[in-house]
Amino acid sequence: MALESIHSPDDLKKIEIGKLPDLAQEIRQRIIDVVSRTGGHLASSLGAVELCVALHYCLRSPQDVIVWDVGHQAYAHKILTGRNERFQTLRQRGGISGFPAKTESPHDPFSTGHSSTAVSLALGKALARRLNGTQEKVVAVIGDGSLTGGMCFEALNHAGHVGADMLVVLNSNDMAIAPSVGALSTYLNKIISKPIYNRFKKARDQFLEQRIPRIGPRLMRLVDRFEEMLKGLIVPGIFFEEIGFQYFGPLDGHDIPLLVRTLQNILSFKGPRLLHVVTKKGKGFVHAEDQPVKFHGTACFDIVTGEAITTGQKSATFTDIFSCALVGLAEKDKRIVAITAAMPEGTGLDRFQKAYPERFFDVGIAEQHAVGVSAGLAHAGLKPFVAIYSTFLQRAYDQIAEEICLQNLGPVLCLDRAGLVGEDGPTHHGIFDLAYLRALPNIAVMAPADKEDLEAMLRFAATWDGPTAIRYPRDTAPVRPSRVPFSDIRYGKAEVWQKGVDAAIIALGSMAYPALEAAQALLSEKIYVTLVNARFAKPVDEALVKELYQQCGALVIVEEGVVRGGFGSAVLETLSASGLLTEDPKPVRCLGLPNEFIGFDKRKALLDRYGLSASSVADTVKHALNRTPSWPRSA
Ligand SMILES: Cc1ncc(C[n+]2csc(CCOP(=O)(O)OP(=O)(O)O)c2C)c(N)n1
Repeated sequence: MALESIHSPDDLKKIEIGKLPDLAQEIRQRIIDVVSRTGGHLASSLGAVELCVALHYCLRSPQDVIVWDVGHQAYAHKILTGRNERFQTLRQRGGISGFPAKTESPHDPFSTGHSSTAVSLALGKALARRLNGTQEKVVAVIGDGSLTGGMCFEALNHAGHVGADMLVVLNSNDMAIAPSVGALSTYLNKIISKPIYNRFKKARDQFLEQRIPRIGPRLMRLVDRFEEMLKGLIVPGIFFEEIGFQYFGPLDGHDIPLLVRTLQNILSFKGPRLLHVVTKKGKGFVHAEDQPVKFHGTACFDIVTGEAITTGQKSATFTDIFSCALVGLAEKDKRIVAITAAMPEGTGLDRFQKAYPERFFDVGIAEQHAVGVSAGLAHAGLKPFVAIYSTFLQRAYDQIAEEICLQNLGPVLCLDRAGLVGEDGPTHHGIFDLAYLRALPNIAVMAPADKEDLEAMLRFAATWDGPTAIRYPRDTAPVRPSRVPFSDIRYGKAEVWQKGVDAAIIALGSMAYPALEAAQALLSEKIYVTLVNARFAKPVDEALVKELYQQCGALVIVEEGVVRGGFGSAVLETLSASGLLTEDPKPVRCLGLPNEFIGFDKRKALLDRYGLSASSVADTVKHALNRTPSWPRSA
């Protein structure tokens, strides 16, 4: 019951060290109970419980700064920093965010969700402290998966160079979402598994535990010389030592008394320090320990069986369709290779990995590199399909521009989770890609309305020489009804699903079926609309857009992305350039998302709230035609 008495890290400090493991158990249980009902990032958070407790025990947050990389492992941090009472509202509208959120608590210095940023953020705070003359301690906590991101290396390089006074805690569990990949991961494993390293480190850690000053400076100098001699032979963490960090560890990251004693010592030192702790992903919940990939980010589940609680029958998602279709294409086309940035399961490329392991590349959490390496592969005559969530592809913008578009090479960028993702919130919504990709020369940007479209777009992209991007949502893929005829993909051409002269609706990707529903509802009110499945956000089907504008009384464009710079803007640019807007002014409405970071809630609720529903499309058409909206607005 100790947990109930903890409302801030100050309360934690009133507990005896010996009682902290029991508290950690309570926290763990609380996380399991809540996440089983709300869904969330379970395995990573369970693995970091003891580390959270020890850090808050030794630091004075919020004066001292703790930056959690990604932030998906920080549930215990939330519970210990005054958010336990509301923790059951995790990821629910108006509740506790699934990631650190600046607006939620002074203990979350930054809102985060993308990986490999913590060392840079913490280094910035450490450099500012020097200039501001303040005394706070600065700690970055980063996992071995996130360590593979380029930004983290850049920050370590800088921190070592300037001798920044900061602690990096490296939480090693040999997993990103999937097993960690790369030479660095092999290196960390070597450190952890070589017994001679551990024996030597144990001796050194004992020195630390007994508080070095008491050993006496002469003995300490001897230890230093001894250590220096052995560097490169048996000292673990030589990589970190050579770039300017003092390396400590590896330590058992679940042993709270050991963590507390070690942290108390290390925090009293100066300069760049790295503490390497080893944890088990999913620790303390057997299902998550056994299946850490499944429980990395989980839906609601049954605590006893670990089985997901699903409502109704599960239809195929866009990810499923992509996953199967690409394997099918690759069977016939040996040039096809697939690239993921540490997300084989999330992107559906795990199926490709099993089918064609030699043509599959997991590059680690390194989106920039994923795009860069795809350009090299394409240059050599291969056809890379690079599957990355829309939000994470933001990081590789320069590589798309310079390495792909400028060279006019043909990798296919497959942007999963494009649009509103739901409970993961602002860091994860993929709502900017249309605006950022559309600005680049040479690239074709497509968005499928349904299963048939996605399959056809993948076939088209496989044979297209230039750069292409296909963006699809985190949703089930509609199957095309027989009354909507299918035509194959032609470069830059939209598909007309229905004809009428009162107004035209041009819908992109995920908005095509809500628009179809709207068109049917309007029909029952004798409003006849032309409905277009745009397919291409770039290039715009200019001939069709101009024709529709001339033939219909109003134009409504709808997309699941920010309006500013998005597909609607592209249509407006086309009309403006043609002179039609001034020659024959008519109502044109762009439906999409506002220029803001959108919070977390269920995807469907967010779509309704932001006017991306059938009712809202129908209302917008009527409004444009000066008719009274009749469809009751959803709340
Ligand atoms: C730029 C970016 N790419 C991908 C992700 C998706 N992602 C979230 S957590 C994670 C794995 C992180 O692994 P690690 O840092 O080792 O933490 P662990 O979950 O193992 O504790 C990934 C790939 C992300 N958040 N940001």
